[in-house]
Amino acid sequence: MVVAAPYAFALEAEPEEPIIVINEVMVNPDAVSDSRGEWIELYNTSSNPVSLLGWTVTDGKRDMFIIDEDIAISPDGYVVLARCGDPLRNGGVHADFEYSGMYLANGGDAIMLFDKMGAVHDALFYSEERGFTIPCGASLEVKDPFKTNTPSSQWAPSTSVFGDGDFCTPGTCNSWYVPPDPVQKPPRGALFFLFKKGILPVDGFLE
Ligand SMILES: [Ca+2]
Ligand SMILES: [Ca+2]
Ligand SMILES: [Ca+2]
Repeated sequence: MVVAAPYAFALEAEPEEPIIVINEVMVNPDAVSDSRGEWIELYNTSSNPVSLLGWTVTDGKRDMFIIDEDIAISPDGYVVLARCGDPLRNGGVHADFEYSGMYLANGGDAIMLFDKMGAVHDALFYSEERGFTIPCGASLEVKDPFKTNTPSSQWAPSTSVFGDGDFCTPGTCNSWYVPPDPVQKPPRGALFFLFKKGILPVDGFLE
């Protein structure tokens, strides 16, 4: 097809898609009651800020709330949506948004995130049947937000003690996440040595 080249250019010119992931959930707090201590952490994996105004969180059944405040989630940033927004009552969590009408069942439940256009953006279905171990007094954390968070193997109880004593990392990097090392480039002198030895081709040295 003759449109191949312009189409490829258009793809490259598209702005990067924002990807907001369900990154951590406090399903069964121990330091405070569930009615005060449940929360959901979102993480922005993209390099663009995203407004969450008009986004919906639901379990697909009767639980649902809409984010009706203009909350921005910055690149590489976190937003905490909490059932109780008072850190003196919710275990010490500083929430960005307080919701009602959403309950996280301790045995298993669903959390679906819809964007303002009504498109499903991310979803978590946790239950023991699906291989999840839902701890008491610890959140469930995604191990790597840049990989799919669907399988239970991508989730683990937090190992960081927080606030009133439960294990969790609300609003910060998960305890399980180890960022990849930045790409290491050998120093210029080492490249010249390899070039002189004939190990590195001219193309590689001039790169
Ligand atoms: Ca529910
Ligand atoms: Ca619960
Ligand atoms: Ca976290």
